[in-house]
Amino acid sequence: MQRQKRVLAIHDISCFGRCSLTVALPIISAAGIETTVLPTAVLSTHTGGFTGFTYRDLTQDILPVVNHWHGLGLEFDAIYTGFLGSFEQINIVSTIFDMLKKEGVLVVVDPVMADYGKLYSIFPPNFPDGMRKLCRQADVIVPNLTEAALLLDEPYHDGPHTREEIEHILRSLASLGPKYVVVTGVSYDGIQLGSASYDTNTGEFSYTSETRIEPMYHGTGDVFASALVAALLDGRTLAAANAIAVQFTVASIARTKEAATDNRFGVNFEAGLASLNSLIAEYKV
Ligand code: PXL
Repeated sequence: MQRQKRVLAIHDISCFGRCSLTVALPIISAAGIETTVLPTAVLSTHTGGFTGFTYRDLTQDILPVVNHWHGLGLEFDAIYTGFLGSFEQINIVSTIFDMLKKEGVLVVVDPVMADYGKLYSIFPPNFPDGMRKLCRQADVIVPNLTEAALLLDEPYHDGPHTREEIEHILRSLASLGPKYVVVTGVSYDGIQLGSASYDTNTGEFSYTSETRIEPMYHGTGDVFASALVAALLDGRTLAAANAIAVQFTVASIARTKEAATDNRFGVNFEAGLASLNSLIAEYKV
């Protein structure tokens, strides 16, 4: 049997609403990967569409936790980070990358900060500068199109996009440093919605899409990135991991739509967990 992989997931815990650690931990674990968690904050809910949420900041605990692990000689096959609450947290995560990144460690950054053309209102206008710095240290980045525009300091427009525009975005993001780039929320025709990837090792561009489902559901970016991390660590190519993550996410959205759940409550990814391993196995070459 293959040696069990170990991922470090650095995100907040939004107690209710199915995003960040409450999504990353179950999805990556279901793929048979040991998942170590490093909570950066505890919120009563995520910040999308809820008001009055609580926020317990854990910034001061992050480095002492990592220092303890360092003393124990713990090593990770991947580090996966998403929503971060401040520049200070970005700087701390950057230090953690320096501490833990050795040959063969996959650093995955989902630069969670914006959607639909707008930076989330909780962040200052220069927040993309901090996320750009973190993306430069990453092997894999997973922005949506709004985050991609902010990282590149280029104008954003609603889709549909042309293939040339998307290839330009992917190549420009790769020039920041990551060898794998995935951009989510891509439509070439306004009907199909999916995700485009670029593997700088092979030069391969790929695109996987499904029929768009309205409305938008919160937490889908985290479901997508978590499934992508699981598939990559299980040895799939970037193009295969992208296809797996699209299928897993779209199936979760379809179940949620069927159940007419409040779109702030996240998506029903739980019903897909038992078959995640067989979905990943389908793409084995
Ligand atoms: O889904 C990303 C995310 C994670 N954590 C918190 C958030 C969001 C998105 O809004 O608010 C706290």
